[in-house]
Amino acid sequence: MHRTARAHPNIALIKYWGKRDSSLNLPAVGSISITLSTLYTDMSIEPDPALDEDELTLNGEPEPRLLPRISACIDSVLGATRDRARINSAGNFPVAAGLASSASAFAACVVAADTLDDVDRSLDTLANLAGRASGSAARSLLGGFVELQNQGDAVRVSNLLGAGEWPLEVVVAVTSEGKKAVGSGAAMEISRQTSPFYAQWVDEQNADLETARDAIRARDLESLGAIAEHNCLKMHSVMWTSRPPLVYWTSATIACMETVRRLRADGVPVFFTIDAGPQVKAVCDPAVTERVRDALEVTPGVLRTLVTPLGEGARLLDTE
Ligand code: 2P0
Repeated sequence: MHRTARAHPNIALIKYWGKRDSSLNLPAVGSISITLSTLYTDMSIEPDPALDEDELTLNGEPEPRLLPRISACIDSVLGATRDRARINSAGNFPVAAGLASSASAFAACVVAADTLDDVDRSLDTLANLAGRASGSAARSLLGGFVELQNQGDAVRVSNLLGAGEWPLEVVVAVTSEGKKAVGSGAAMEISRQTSPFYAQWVDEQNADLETARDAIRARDLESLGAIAEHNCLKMHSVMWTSRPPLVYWTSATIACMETVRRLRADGVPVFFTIDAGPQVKAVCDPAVTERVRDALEVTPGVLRTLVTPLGEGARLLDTE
């Protein structure tokens, strides 16, 4: 028997940066994201009582480096005494390059693992299990516009709007295919301990969440863009003022931000957001996607662009 689940990465518009509890991987702040449709991770799990250890392949190739985190995630769902399994993770985008590959991988992992026993787990339970593996993964359980609430000792995810209820599109400007120098988890701890702006970042988050929630419900792209860009730049200010500084941007990242601002000055409804990597994600009305993509493709330093509508939450693909 094997189970395969598909999940998509998500991009936060109101960002998660910082943990209130590292051992449980609980976020210090809530966040709001959009789930993407074109990019995905398919995680398949095949338990086999004859195996002594889990085996992980990534796109068919052995991947021992990621195995401990994936094994721990499956243990957290099924218990440490479960049968070991053959696990394959297959994705259609680069890992660890600021495109939230861990979010889709761990969301798919908990959904696939959940179906391997008879326990009926709630969305909240799955969100906490996914979130323990990777904070942003809890958001990929749902599609469209998703809010993750930080409830102290737990998280909760909810849909603000479905993907079809406000069908925005995202143009990802890829400026580097390499892996990032400092992973998000370690970087967040550095920021918490050293950035003089960290406490203010945490203090202001609820107000930003409320502004974004209202803009999403009103389908107001201008207001959503204003708070999303502000929140993104605040997060990067916390990163830049950490010791050592965490600067994920390149000159191409800044050139893309300028392209988006120029488009907006010309009346194009678009805004940018940037995660812990050098890629720029431009969020826009589908009527202007071609124009946004054309402008980003000729921006100096952009290697390629990806276009994606908003997508669904994590789900089971087969039940063989
Ligand atoms: C986010 N990021 O809200 C923020 C913005 C990156 C920048 O969530 O340590 O891989 O596994 O909980 O989820 C990336 O962090 O971190 C992230 P862990 P995760 O999307």
